[in-house]
Amino acid sequence: MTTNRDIAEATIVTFDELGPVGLIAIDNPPVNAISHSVRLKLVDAITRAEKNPSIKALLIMASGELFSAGADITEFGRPKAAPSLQQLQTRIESSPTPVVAAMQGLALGGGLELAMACHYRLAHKNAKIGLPEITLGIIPGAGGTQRLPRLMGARAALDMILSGTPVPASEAKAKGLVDEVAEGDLRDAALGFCKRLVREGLGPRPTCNRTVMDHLDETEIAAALLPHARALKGRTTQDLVVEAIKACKLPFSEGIAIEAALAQESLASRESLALRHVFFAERKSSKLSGLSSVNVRKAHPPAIQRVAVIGAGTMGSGIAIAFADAGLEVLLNDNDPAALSRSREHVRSAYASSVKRGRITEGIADERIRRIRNTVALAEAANADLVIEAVFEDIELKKDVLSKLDSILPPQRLIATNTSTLSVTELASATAHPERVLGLHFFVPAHVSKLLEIVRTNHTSPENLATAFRVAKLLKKVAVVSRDAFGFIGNRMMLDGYFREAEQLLLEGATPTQVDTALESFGFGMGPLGVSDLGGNDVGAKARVQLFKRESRPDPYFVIADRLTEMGRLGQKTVRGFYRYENGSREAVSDPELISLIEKLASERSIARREINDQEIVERCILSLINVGAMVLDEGIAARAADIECGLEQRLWIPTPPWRADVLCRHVGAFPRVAAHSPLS
Ligand code: T1G
Repeated sequence: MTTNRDIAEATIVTFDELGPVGLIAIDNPPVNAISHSVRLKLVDAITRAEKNPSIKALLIMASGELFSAGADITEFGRPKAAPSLQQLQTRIESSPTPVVAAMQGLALGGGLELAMACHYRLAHKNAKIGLPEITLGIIPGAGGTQRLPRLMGARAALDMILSGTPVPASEAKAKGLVDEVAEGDLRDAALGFCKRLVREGLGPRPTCNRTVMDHLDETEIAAALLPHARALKGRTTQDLVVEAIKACKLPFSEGIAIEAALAQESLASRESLALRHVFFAERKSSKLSGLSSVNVRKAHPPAIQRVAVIGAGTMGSGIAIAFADAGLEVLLNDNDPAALSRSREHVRSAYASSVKRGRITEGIADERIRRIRNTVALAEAANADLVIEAVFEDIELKKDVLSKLDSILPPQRLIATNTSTLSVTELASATAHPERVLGLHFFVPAHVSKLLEIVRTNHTSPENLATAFRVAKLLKKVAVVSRDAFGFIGNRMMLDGYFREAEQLLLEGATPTQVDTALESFGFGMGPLGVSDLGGNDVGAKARVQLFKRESRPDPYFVIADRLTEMGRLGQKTVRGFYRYENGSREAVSDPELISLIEKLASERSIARREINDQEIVERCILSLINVGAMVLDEGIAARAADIECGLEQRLWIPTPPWRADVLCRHVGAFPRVAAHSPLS
């Protein structure tokens, strides 16, 4: 009996003779990964074409929205199956028949490397082309570091591989990576291009025989690395990229051998193991039990064009910007006109800084600002496809807003609350339709932070949960589902685990500088006490007051931060917090007054103080985080460890989560439940 799989396998690569052109089409949904079957069938098709004298040119295309997402990542770590991508490329490059690749949508990683082994390349005008391997902690391993410099120069190739960000077709053409950009139908343009080759008798043009036109010295390399310094802090893949690119000056066969060895090294690195784990964890996190029928990532958000955000404070304004950035019409409501004007200023300055940083043009900024319409009339929210409540974190105020929304919105319309501390179940009880209420917990700054916690109650309907996922996809956020509980996932782990342990270490004898420095050298973007001073110790204190309405925590839970708040030492905004900040600078200076305060708080609690080393600081803060993670999993607040890791990776200001691989490797025995989900267990 012929199964769907047999049919898929049979059509994974097709070959059609179109006059002098042999059309080879890849069809391997969902992303045309260059899997083993694809490679096998491509070699078969090329062999068949070469045996047919009427075929004068070969055209490789792919079906669907994108050309290819690259090598099949699910094959990593498995025994290599021939033909490898490199063998396939050699087959193409040495073919006596000119081979053309035509790319639409996205052409990434091994997919672009395949195209670079072809003799000519076309791209549709909307296509984006790139080598994102560095985002997976690996280097391009199928000739990318050797062929790209031969097509666009070593410096441009280094920039492209270090950024990992795909470039538009027009830029790829300007840089010599593609020969032609198709404005209209790609297939027609590509067939026309092939026929022109035949007519003009243009033959194969192996990229490997080309010469790298520019020279890269150490100054150039340092200049190329600089713009990526922050994003690649704590990473090592970039060093392997540089080594591979340097080899492009050698004869191709030598350079490609060096690349292969470095690619293997990167593939085996813990950094890559962790990043590949996150890649799949992020994709898993959007699949929720009970919603298996709907792969929410694939579904396009049918009806969400207008969003209403209630509350024009910092969070409300940030959420409004996030939706405007995603192309939606936003109604921003607040019953205080002054708050709306402050929000307008906030929105304008946020866009002004994006323009200044060259992220968007002035025109786009104006258009997005125009999409956010302010109103004091809550009733106008009735026309919105989705409403998000983001008023001040007060249970009675929020309940009042939700019950008003409940009365003006159609019963099935989703009402989301951005609460970070309050019970969503209790808020939903203020409506007649609790099934349509859930939490959409954005993190500061809402238009930048990639994490979105979706908080479900026991009443939340699967349809509304699916809609929440679609909203996350629309906003390009990593969605993690949490049950409605104390601090949900992210805050629970940060408060009960990471920050609480940092305070405990202060009480036992460590200094703020020591704690923050130890964790920053371990890989965190900023230490916990610096973060607290940046966000404002009062903000944390207020959140804990709300949180304790559902569950309390025993002393000395955050006793230092609470005392600092009482004393008005709120952090950077009051030039004193855990540190002193002189003359408005952001540089944290140790403050002896704070040490005396901590000593006093410790002696009041008979906490013995002692010397504490950096290793103990790192281990205790990280292990506490993992420990609370195990509890969050045990209590069913998070559905999977992968969800926790997705969330944490977004929250912890770590460019790369070296801690997961390292710590779990060292402590797998101590926390089996979390470790069990680790790729290293
Ligand atoms: N291999 C295998 N599966 C892949 C895949 C890949 N390269 N890319 C995506 N998938 C799966 C994904 O897990 C999900 O599965 C489904 O496809 C849809 O993906 C030799 C070694 C292309 C921008 O780094 O960035 O080439 O969850 O949900 O949001 O040098 O996928 O449905 O079961 O993400 O529309 C380099 C990785 C590989 C690109 C589409 N390539 N992919 O995003 O869909 S390494 C990349 C993406 C390489 C060579 C090296 C995104 C996307 P499931 P999705 P999307």
